[in-house]
Amino acid sequence: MREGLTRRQVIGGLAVGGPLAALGLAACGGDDGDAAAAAGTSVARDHSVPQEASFDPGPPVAPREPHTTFPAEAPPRSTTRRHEIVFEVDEHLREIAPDRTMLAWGFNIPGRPGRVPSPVLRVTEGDRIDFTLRNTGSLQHSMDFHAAKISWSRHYGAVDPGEEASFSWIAKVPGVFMYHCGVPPVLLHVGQGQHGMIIVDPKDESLLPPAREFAICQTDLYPGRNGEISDYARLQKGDPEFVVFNGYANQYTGENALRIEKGERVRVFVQNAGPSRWSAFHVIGALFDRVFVEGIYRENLTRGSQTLNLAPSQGAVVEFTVEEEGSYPFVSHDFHDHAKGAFGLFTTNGEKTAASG
Ligand SMILES: [Cu+2]
Repeated sequence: MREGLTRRQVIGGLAVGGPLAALGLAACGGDDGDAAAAAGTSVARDHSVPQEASFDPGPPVAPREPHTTFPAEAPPRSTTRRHEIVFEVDEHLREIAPDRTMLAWGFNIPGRPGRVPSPVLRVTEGDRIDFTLRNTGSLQHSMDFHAAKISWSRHYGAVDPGEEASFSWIAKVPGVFMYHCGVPPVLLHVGQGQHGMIIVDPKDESLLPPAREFAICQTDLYPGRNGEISDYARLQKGDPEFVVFNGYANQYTGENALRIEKGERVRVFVQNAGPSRWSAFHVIGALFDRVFVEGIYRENLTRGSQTLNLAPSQGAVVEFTVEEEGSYPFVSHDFHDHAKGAFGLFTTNGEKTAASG
């Protein structure tokens, strides 16, 4: 095991043609508009849905294991002050919607099946994290913790296949943060699923009183043909085929709706992992009583909020209480994305509600 990285290709220094060429992908050159801009001319950009949007993805490819609902319950507060975290790179076929699969690159805990998003980590302000990335994949990968205040050049470099790297850091700032692979093109590595959420609880437990807690991560997905990696051309255009919560389109509907109770405090750790779309998280029929965007500080508290605006990478804590029995859809209020799968339900009584909302 290496402490830090002694051999790396620093982010930004890896030629796109390397791993992408090995995967049969085109290098990411500019489009006609970019070329025209460079030449000082103007070309109208085509914002219509490209032909590929309706292409036949081919017959379904069965994933390694059938899709099971991604647990939306947040892990409990940590009880230890030192966390040894080991991630392996996991390349697996994942189901992202009915009969729709893509090859994912994820991080997983050794011995556990790989999932996307990667595991939700939860620590407390002041805790020490001893982290190891074991690259069991076939390409270079890396780790970037947004919750850490450490040197990018010393710790976040690429790890070669078959190697591992370790570094330690202290979680000094409470909040909801992203972690992700940073190997170029980051657009592809994050788009492939190499991201996750780390919750850093404040030391002062009174800031987050008891509640039913969920962790929900929004991502935009650009699958290629069934069983293949992302469509890089669509990634470059920012034109996702699906926008999902916790990895699967319209996942928390029907019998998988998330159960809550009338009158109880509900807390949702929300993250927008992107890689490119903004998130407008909204719960229909509820107002957020308390909102902490990014770091958790008393002065950062908002009361009475309808929609949470998260740029790619941002996280937040929202809390609400429902006053009537029933179901309460949660959506991205960017309805372009809602229509692509960013939809789910909280329910007090298991009402069956159509996924269309
Ligand atoms: Cu990666």
